[in-house]
Amino acid sequence: MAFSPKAFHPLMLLFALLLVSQLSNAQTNLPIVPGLSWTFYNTSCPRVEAIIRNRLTQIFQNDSAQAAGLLRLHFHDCFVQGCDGSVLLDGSASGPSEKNAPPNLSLRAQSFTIINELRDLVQRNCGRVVSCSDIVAISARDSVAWSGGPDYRVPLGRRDGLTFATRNETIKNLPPPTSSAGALLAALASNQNLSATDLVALSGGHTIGFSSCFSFRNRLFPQDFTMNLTLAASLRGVCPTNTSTNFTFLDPRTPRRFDNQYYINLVNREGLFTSDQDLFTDVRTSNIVNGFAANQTLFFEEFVRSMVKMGQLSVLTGSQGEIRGNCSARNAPSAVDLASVVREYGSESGSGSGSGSGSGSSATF
Ligand SMILES: *[C@@H]1O[C@H](CO)[C@@H](O)[C@H](O)[C@H]1NC(C)=O
Ligand SMILES: *[C@@H]1O[C@H](CO)[C@@H](O)[C@H](O)[C@H]1NC(C)=O
Ligand SMILES: *[C@@H]1O[C@H](CO)[C@@H](O)[C@H](O)[C@H]1NC(C)=O
Ligand SMILES: *[C@@H]1O[C@H](CO)[C@@H](O)[C@H](O)[C@H]1NC(C)=O
Ligand SMILES: *[C@@H]1O[C@H](CO)[C@@H](O)[C@H](O)[C@H]1NC(C)=O
Ligand SMILES: *[C@@H]1O[C@H](CO)[C@@H](O)[C@H](O)[C@H]1NC(C)=O
Ligand SMILES: *[C@@H]1O[C@H](CO)[C@@H](O)[C@H](O)[C@H]1NC(C)=O
Ligand SMILES: *[C@@H]1O[C@H](CO)[C@@H](O)[C@H](O)[C@H]1NC(C)=O
Ligand SMILES: *[C@@H]1O[C@H](CO)[C@@H](O)[C@H](O)[C@H]1NC(C)=O
Ligand SMILES: CC(=O)N[C@H]1CO[C@H](CO)[C@@H](O)[C@@H]1O
Repeated sequence: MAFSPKAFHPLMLLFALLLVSQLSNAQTNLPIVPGLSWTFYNTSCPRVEAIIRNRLTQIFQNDSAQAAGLLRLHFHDCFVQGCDGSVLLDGSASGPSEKNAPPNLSLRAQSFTIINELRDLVQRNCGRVVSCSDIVAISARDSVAWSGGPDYRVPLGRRDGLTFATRNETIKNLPPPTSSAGALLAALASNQNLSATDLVALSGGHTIGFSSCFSFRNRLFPQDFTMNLTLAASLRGVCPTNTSTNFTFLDPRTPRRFDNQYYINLVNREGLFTSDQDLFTDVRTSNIVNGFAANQTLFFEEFVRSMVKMGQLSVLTGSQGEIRGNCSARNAPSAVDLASVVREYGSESGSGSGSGSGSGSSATF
């Protein structure tokens, strides 16, 4: 039922459309928050999803690694201050400022460029009506579908935020990959109201993408014996010392394919991060891991449910926020709200934000 990585050539498109409509029926029972809608742009920008998918297909065919980057961008956007596109703003702590500097690599520089390019294509077709946060949500869905995962409808109508989170707020909401399952469960429950099933399903995003040694060196130096020793030996080849900055795939068995292999790896003690492997150790999550390892259809269903839920965290709707003309910067202030802008800029300079000082610490999601 999954797409092959070449799924978007013309013959497959019909199949893709059929699959979307099937899934969208199964999705109609998913709750959506007031202000969002399954058909939000049907009149104002009916081709928005086709424009984005066509361009992303070209981008992924050239470089499939961009898919994992765009999926992570949506996670980072939603976990910090809600899905409001704040991660895209220049100066955001998990945003572009230190985006490509190992060992703190968190998000890919190109992800931000791609979102701005998509925004430009969409605006040329429809004017400034589609938010950057919706473009991020659609791009994450297309990344999953293109990699062979489930295709699904995304509720739309998010508005872009006017401010980004403080550095501390960002760090608090993006638990590091060294976190235990217990710490993740507590953080997601209290900060995002997400359940154990959501945690395990969303962690399945680690079926694609790669990571710096920095994010799992705690399992090699010293050796973590919950890791299969054959895998440990191979990882020591990639990361020979505690300060190595090489990269490796999160799911070494099917690194570019969105499937349930991630969970099979956990059952086989081949998870990469502490925050991955501990999902199989902790009794509150181990049965969920077992279920997804045994049944990919079940994983896909839960993943879609959790993505749709996460994708609506603290969204701005209606007349809140704005539709940015440039995803990296808030719109130039109109005379009316100049006073509040001055206040914000004043407090920002006090907290020492600005390009170059953002954190970019690595995160589980
Ligand atoms: C809205 O647009 C979507 C995507 O193009 C389409 O699947 C859906 O049928 C449309 N819905 C309505 C009510 O027009
Ligand atoms: C293809 O991907 C490579 C590697 O990311 C990049 O350097 C190059 O600019 C891309 N080419 C096009 C046409 O997008
Ligand atoms: C951010 O967190 C650090 C460490 O917990 C703390 O020392 C600092 O005061 C916090 N900064 C702000 C602005 O809250
Ligand atoms: C948290 O999630 C539960 C179950 O999904 C829901 O009933 C509840 O209203 C949510 N609480 C908040 C504060 O969003
Ligand atoms: C590796 O580096 C981490 C972080 O600096 C440190 O906590 C750990 O003790 C180091 N391990 C060894 C064996 O040097
Ligand atoms: C570790 O993985 C290797 C290779 O997949 C396998 O042959 C071996 O049996 C595993 N070891 C344990 C203790 O499960
Ligand atoms: C990077 O990995 C290669 C093997 O894949 C290894 O030979 C090299 O020493 C590593 N480099 C660093 C800086 O750890
Ligand atoms: C796998 O999960 C799906 C979706 O919940 C379910 O319909 C199906 O019966 C399950 N398959 C098996 C073999 O348990
Ligand atoms: C978008 O905003 C960023 C940050 O202010 C700026 O560097 C960039 O030049 C802007 N892009 C365009 C096309 O105006
Ligand atoms: C914000 C953050 O996590 N910075 C870290 C980047 O990496 C260096 C070197 O490992 C650490 O010292 C910083 O704390």
